[in-house]
Amino acid sequence: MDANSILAELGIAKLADGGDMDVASPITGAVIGRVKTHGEKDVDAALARARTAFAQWRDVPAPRRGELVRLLGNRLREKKDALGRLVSLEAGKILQEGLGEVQEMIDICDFAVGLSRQLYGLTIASERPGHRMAESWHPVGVCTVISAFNFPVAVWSWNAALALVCGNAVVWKPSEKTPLTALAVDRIMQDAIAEFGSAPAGLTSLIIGGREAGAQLVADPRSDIVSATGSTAMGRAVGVEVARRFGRSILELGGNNAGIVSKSADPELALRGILFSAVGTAGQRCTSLRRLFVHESVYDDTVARLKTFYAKVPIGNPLEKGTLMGPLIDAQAFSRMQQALQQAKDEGGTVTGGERVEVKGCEQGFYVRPALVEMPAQTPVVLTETFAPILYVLRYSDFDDAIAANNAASHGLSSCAFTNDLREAERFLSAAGSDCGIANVNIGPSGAEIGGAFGGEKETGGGRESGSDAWKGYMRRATNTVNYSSELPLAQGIDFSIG
Ligand code: UN1
Repeated sequence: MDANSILAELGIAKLADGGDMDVASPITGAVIGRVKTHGEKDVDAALARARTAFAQWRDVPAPRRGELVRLLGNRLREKKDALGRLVSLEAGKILQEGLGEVQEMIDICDFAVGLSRQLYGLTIASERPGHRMAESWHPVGVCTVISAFNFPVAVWSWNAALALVCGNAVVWKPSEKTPLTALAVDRIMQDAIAEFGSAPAGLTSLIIGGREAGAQLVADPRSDIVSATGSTAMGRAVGVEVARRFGRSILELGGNNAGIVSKSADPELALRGILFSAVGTAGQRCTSLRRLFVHESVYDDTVARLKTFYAKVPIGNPLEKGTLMGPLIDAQAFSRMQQALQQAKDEGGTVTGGERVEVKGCEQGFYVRPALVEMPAQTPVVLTETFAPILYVLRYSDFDDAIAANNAASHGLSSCAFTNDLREAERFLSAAGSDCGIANVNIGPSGAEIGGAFGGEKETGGGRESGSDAWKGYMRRATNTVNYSSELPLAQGIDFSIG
């Protein structure tokens, strides 16, 4: 299937043509669409419509709101193949991962439909006779979603599916690198809304644009919740701006994720886990494995096995069967990778791989061999997140030192330990263990399921999306006390009687 037939199948052929912004595929560098960008007035109108829609949507019973998300999930099932291909085409990830991303959308829709009947609050024992205390959860308003190129559709769905069942309206600004997949998802959403029949106009909308559009959305107090995925620099700006107006932000920023390979690790399993997390998605997941601490007794063997695989990992057109690694997103990503590798050498590292690879028919794409870099210590480059397939490998002798090394990064998204030693595994997961939002044993740091809360600590931003009770981030809590007695006892036994 070529680009045009995918766009036609997704019903966006017209929208992907005749606009003012070119969209290039990282696979070949060729322009695959020209989309229309939105300006200040469009952003203003989207927020105004979303506020009006919210005022109606909050009154729709949550299980009925779930019905809309169920229809969205059904349509995603129908379009999974075409949308998965478009994700590959526009973001450059291999087809398996493009399809996997759409599957994540379907999964979160299922999760949200169930959730629409489970937005539970607590009942709380009152200290006063004839009183009842309880918590109610209410929608907040407009949830503005800002997403990155590397998960161009799933991130929207983690936020939107929850935000919608929770009773909010949703405005989405995707990365300017991936507007086509966003247009396709918006089209699917609008079709689901049409089928649903009674959703208010403007309940979900899409803003295509760059930095200015994002800044406008973030600064506007009508964006009650801002859920932003991207770099720490972006998150710092967003977080401060939203805090300035006491808005709510859900930040999912970078990760400098580490893994530990202990002396008791299953070598085969560890190798497979490391490869998927370090090489998969060409190292462009925020959960990608970037630092590896290997016990000195298994270091040489582990590094030798990794080097063998790194030399033969199938790099190529991500739409072709058998490819495991597609291109980097663009020239800038390539030059950042090369700069990091140079810095690593300057800081005493030994680099294997990392060079540009020519792929027949895709000469304009930025394909690279993944880089394995043996480092003497956690130098500044190791402690910097570079969004590229670079794996820094270091030796350790004491497990607690490896945990400390894991925690030395300024980010705190994901982490893992490969070990068959129960004491090590539990220590890694304990309060004295990994300080990340995700801590795994015997699987890599990437590829999380939607059922868990997704996000991390420190410079990762602290937000949580997706499963568990992340839905609470999209609702406001009201504590209600009802007095059904004929007395008015005061809390804390205060006597306030007159005369
Ligand atoms: C991201 O890279 O922004 O756990 C998200 C994972 C995916 C999500 C990655 N489920 O790797």
